[in-house]
Amino acid sequence: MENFKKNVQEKLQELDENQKRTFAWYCGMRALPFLGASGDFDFWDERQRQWYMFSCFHALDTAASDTAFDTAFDFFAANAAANAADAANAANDTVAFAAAVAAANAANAPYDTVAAYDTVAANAVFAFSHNTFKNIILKDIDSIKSGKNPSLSTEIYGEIWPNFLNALENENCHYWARLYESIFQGNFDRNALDLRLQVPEEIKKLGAAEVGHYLEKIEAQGAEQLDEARIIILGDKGAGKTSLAKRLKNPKAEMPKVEESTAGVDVSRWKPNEAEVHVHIWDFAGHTITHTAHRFFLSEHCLYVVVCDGRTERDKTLEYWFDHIKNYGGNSPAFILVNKMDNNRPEIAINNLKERYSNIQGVKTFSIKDDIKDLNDFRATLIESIKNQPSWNAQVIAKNSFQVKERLEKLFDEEDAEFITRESFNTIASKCGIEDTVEDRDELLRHLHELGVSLWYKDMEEYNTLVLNPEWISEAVYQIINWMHNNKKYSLRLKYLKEVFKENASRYPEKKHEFLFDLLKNYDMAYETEEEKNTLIVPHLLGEDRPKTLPDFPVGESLMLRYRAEAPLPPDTISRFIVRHSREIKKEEGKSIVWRFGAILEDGKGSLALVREEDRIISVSVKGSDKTAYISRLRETLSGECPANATEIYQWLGEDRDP
Ligand SMILES: Nc1nc2c(ncn2[C@@H]2O[C@H](COP(=O)(O)OP(=O)(O)OP(=O)(O)O)[C@@H](O)[C@H]2O)c(=O)[nH]1
Ligand SMILES: [Mg+2]
Repeated sequence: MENFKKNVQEKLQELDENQKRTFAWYCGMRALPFLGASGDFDFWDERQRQWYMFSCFHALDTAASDTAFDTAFDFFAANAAANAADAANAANDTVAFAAAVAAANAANAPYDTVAAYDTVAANAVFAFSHNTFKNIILKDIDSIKSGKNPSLSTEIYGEIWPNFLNALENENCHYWARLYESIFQGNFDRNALDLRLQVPEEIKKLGAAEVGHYLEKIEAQGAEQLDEARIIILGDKGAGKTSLAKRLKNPKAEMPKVEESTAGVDVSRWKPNEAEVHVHIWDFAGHTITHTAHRFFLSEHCLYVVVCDGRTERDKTLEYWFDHIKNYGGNSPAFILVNKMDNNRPEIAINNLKERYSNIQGVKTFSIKDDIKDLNDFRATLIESIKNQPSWNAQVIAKNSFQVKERLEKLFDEEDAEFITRESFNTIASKCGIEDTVEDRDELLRHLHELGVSLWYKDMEEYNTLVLNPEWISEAVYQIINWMHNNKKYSLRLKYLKEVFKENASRYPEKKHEFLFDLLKNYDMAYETEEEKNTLIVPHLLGEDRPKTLPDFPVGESLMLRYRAEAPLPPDTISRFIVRHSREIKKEEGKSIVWRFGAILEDGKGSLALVREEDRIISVSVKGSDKTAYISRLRETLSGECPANATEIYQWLGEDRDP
């Protein structure tokens, strides 16, 4: 193999950068069929399989696109494919592993200085494990050099080729099967590639099959541009978030009054003249109690603005907000606006912050009230930033789906309909030419939900409620939390909702209360106790103090596990864990042993666990006859809830075996 690599290296010296990129794509393509060599993709766990498949296909697409010379974009694709490769490796499928690595390398090669191209070639060969393949790859370099496209033939694969196509069909990936058949017949359609790269990120997350269906709809109906973006404004209470939201839309808008503090979130629309994009501005409340619901409303692919009050700002609060963005918004771009009220000049360790949070795009210091010129510059910066996000601008949706979206928006805009029934949706869908099958309509509802256009909760179908205004939900959630907090309650009875929505009963009529009540459960914010039907407990609102006495977990008889996070844990981490395991909460004299930061659990088979959060650590101690099985179950939930930066530390007290 070393000789082969050397050979590749030598030959590659004669290619320019673009040709090398082409070469990397060919290597990835040549290796691709090996992913399905055995006729299935079962080496990937079912839950992640669709995402891993898409990651590999997408990595190859980014490698093929010469327009998307965008590092972040390609790195993301390469990374995802590398994860897919790791997963195949973990399942001991070395052939699939090499094929996935080749895909990852193909996307990554242009940015990797160390012999990346020969590695991608070597992986392709490794997948094939046959020497003729080496010659094919070396010949590819010659063709590319002479300006010809190498021909991809399926013959050399023998059984592997039909196996690959079968594996795709079995995973519901007709689109991809057709695509690769056509590419291997020498037909590469640039326009189709562009469309694939313009699929909204939210849809990509649904995996290969869904992306395929999405694209098939577009092929059949034609594409419409979505042109929507979201700005999310965060920051402490009174920092000036609402002032900014108002003045982005209109620089001369009146400033909010002090008493007009935001209760949950205000969503408004802004159509800047300078861009073809509709911006939804989400102006959140600063009040801490509301942060627990951020998980549902903050997301990736948004533009974040953190506003801080120049008079009181300390780096700690900025860190808090940037950790928050990292947890819920991933690597979304973010700006800091230091609102210079009263001419104060704050000291912010901006370089330190930038080093820690690479998504910070810039810091501006001015007064929202007085510095109109700076405000206008800031607006221009935000518009520019939105225009330049390759993953949001120019996103596409199928024509008929777009019509449905427009009609739903019109219903809300012109008739103030915040929710409708499934039947009304069906009528609209029919008018827009969406096929009359449950699958097609469910799929459209799912896509509209992901895109945040309208919300349909599949497992709450019985309520027959399609929400047209996402703010209707967020408002309700915040109103409930605020009401409970103000009334010092941690449990919520269904009948309390009449009280909660007393002031806006027409917006939240009684017949919708059960839906909203169930939504809190659905969002894992609350759990229902076995004893009392129609009563929810919201762990986040429980008392903060731990019980006076906690059981002992003696060394030698107990197992222990800790998660230590680099940054403060998201405010709802432990609460969500408690909700997931609420059935196991231990009772003493009829009272559940659970508090804001922990709980005692029992598995019903004689094992007992203590789970608690302190500072940045979540610790789990377990004792009893079935402790090993129990701790693994708790671990599974926790590893899903803890942020990616948390490290897991096992302390096997007195035990010398692994779980
Ligand atoms: N003097 C002065 N006052 C300002 C400035 N910016 C905002 N304010 C005032 O500060 C108060 C709080 O501003 P808001 O925009 O409501 O703050 P917020 O961040 O939305 O606050 P919450 O919604 O409670 O989290 C309001 O009375 C604003 O008019 C400024 O630049 N100068
Ligand atoms: Mg506000």
